[in-house]
Amino acid sequence: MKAVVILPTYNERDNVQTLLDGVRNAWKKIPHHSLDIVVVDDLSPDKTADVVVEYHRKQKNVYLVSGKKEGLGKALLRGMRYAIDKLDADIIVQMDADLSHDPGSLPLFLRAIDDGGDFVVGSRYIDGGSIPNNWAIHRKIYSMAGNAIVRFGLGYLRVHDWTGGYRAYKREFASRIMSEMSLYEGYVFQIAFLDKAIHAGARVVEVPIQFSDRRFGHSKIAPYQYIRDILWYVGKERIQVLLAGSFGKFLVVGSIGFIINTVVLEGLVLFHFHPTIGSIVGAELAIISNFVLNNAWTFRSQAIDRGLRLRKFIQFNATSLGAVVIQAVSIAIGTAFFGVNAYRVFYIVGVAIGLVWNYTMYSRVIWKQ
Ligand SMILES: Nc1nc2c(ncn2[C@@H]2O[C@H](COP(=O)(O)OP(=O)(O)OP(=O)(O)O)[C@@H](O)[C@H]2O)c(=O)[nH]1
Ligand SMILES: [Mg+2]
Repeated sequence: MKAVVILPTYNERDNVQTLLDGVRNAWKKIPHHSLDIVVVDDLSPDKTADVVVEYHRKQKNVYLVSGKKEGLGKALLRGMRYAIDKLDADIIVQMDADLSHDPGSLPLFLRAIDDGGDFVVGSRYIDGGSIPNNWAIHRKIYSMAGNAIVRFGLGYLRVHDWTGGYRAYKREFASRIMSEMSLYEGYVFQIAFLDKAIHAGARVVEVPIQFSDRRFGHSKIAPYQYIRDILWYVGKERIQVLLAGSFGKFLVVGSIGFIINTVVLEGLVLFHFHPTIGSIVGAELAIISNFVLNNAWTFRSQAIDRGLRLRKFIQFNATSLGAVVIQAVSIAIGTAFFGVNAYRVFYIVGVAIGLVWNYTMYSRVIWKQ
């Protein structure tokens, strides 16, 4: 099969030639796959491109794709497009071009593909893999914390290294998810790409890699922006999953309840009832609506048996009262500390905590599996 190795470079003049030699050397152990190499350079001021053009004179299977600098993600996408459209790649390999990734591991990646893997991830955090011993403690913590946020945040524990850039995957998965990737310009691309491949059904295999520090040039990563992007991605994915599941329905049902509550209150006031009466009747009608709709829709698979309904409905009223108490306590505490004008902020805080309370009680108590 045809494999294309993509090397993103930005100011890697002192590394790129050694790396190109290294990849070609390693390929002697992979004779059953043909090799092309694509260097994706973003008009590096250090003229990395010149080195590649010179190299291409002697090695025609080494290509240079230049473009303006739009971040690592965009560069990788450009490389993939070239590999697929121009070079007809069956397998795409990507690695950092700063000599942090040892080309000596390439046979391991290709063997994992031969053995049926769709997406091979180079892992520093599995048996046989490593990070440099001399990394300062803050750097170790930073790298491990980033990975832990993604692993546990996305809930996919089988993959141990999400943030690295040493990978090999079948063309099929790249072409399927590339169109969804243009949102992710920077380093978060690596995380999103793997996540989407998993969702597309790729069989993920990890192989150990020994990561070494770059010897020449400078790191381009901006740590704070990176952590912010990771949190944003993981948070966004979690919220989408939640909304697609019962939590989204719970919110819809709650909103209907809120509308009923408001309309009844305002309607009764219009007919000269006291607002206290209006709010009690409105709240109870909203509670009834919430109970019926949650039972018929949100938690349909755990719908309550006819005989138990009255008891559960009384329980449901009690939990709803719990949310009212939470809201009142939040406002009481908030205004005690920050003055009475702060009540709106603590009303919102109370509603938010009340939502979590309600959802937890509904899913764990009322509609327990
Ligand atoms: N084409 C292109 N390549 C980039 C860009 N940003 C980073 N790279 C390349 O991506 C690879 C990884 O970048 P590094 O700066 O080494 O980031 P890192 O490996 O996470 O950080 P270090 O461990 O400090 O080296 C290197 O080969 C860079 O040259 C970019 O915007 N465009
Ligand atoms: Mg690096």
